Amino acid sequence: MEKFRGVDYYGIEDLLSEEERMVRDAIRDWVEVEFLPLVTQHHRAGTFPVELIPKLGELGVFGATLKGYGCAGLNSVAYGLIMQELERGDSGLRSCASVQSGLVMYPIYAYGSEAQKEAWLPRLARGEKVGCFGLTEPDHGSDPGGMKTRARRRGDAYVLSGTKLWITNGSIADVAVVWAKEDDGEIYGYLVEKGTPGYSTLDISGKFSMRASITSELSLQDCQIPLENKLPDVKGLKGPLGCLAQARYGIAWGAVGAAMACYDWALQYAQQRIQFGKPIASFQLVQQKLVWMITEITKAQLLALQLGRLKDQGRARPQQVSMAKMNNVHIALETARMARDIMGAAGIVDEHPVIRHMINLETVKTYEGTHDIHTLIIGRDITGTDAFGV
Ligand code: TGC
Ligand code: FAD
Repeated sequence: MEKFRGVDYYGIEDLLSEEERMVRDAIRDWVEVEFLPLVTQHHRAGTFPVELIPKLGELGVFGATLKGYGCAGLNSVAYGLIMQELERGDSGLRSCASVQSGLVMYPIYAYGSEAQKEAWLPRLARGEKVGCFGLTEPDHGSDPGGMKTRARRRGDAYVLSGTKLWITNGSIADVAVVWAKEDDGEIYGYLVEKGTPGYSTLDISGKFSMRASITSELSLQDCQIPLENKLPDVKGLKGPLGCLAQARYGIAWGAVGAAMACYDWALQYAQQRIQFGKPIASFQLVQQKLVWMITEITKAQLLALQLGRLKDQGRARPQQVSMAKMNNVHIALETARMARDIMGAAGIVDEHPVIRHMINLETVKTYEGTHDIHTLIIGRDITGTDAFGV
């Protein structure tokens, strides 16, 4: 196939500033040259190219919207375009960047002490240090409010006990943002450093999806951390949910990148593949699929872009973020499935990126709030009635 040609049916390019386009093109080129040649081998091996993390730091990817502390201070649309281009490479690459940015740097920036910010943000921005975010537990996924992990004050320390599961970057993280309940029943955030006695990680094996991404269990057994490792400026579920709003925003853009990759690949394939003496792109049923894909991608691009503009004006509501995450991941997964179908047998091998995107997107549909949880968040917003079953 030729180099990626970009997908812009509606002249959305004209709605971007010069800086936004430059940022996108820099990441697009980097993904093309530095990442795509490596991804198949990592996907097969179930590994992540950790050596690229400092390079992502050099590119200004981590904490790109934050101001100061060595961060790029970009607007939300430029950040979204970065996520789009990373996920055009692989959802695992975007995951690494969204966890570091939205789920680790953001809570330190928004809820942390000045000392915590100085200690962590510049090193995380450079990719010298890696972070992870521990919210989900074995018995509490969609309902993190029921978490069992506890933090108890003992003298000059907090003692953390519990298990966090399905944690991206877990075993490579130098610092984990762990959410736990204190005796007052409230949720607080804590910074747990690698090597702290009582803290250990175990990678999850056997994944068919997100293979080029590290996913771990975090175990906290009477893990003692200094009092100053608690995030001082947040209390309650709104702490982790505030971080999720950042990362879900990035996913809304990232999913568009995966969809664009699948559409572009399937279109080129359909124009070259001859059956019944004609390119399969000339058949009505194949065209119908390609038209569905580009129409949905165009709508998803506009949804993400307007959400970014609202975010930059401070007007984006979490429920609007839910809509973009829910819709864009849904259409990306359907696009990947249709692209796989158009490619026939060739669609099942990793010589082509489509099957990899397709199985990755199964995870993306589930994490950061499942498709159905986002449906319920929007349902509650428009009807005023909670349908979570509690
Ligand atoms: P609810 O009453 O809705 O909210 C509790 C408090 O939080 C506030 N809030 C938010 N604040 C900021 N941003 C948001 N998105 C917010 N959503 C809610 C809310 O205003 C309230 O504040 P206050 O002051 O009144 O206390 O709480 P609920 O218990 O009804 O929530 C239910 C539900 C289902 C919506 C929530 O628990 C949820 O979103 N569940 C899904 C869990 C989830 O998304 N987990 C993700 C784990 S991390 C992950 O998957 C990383 S993948 C990383 C990668 O590799 O990319
Ligand atoms: P469950 O909550 O058990 O849901 C199972 C099904 O029930 C879903 O279809 C769901 O929609 C449905 N359901 C649940 N409640 C309701 C309801 N009230 N009404 C209707 N349907 C409902 N978490 C982290 O904290 N940090 C990470 O870095 C992280 N990375 C991840 C990486 C990967 C590869 C994966 C797969 C997951 C990751 N997660 C992470 C966890 C992820 O956020 C959870 O998997 C997700 O929130 C769903 O929780 P669950 O898997 O326990 O599913």
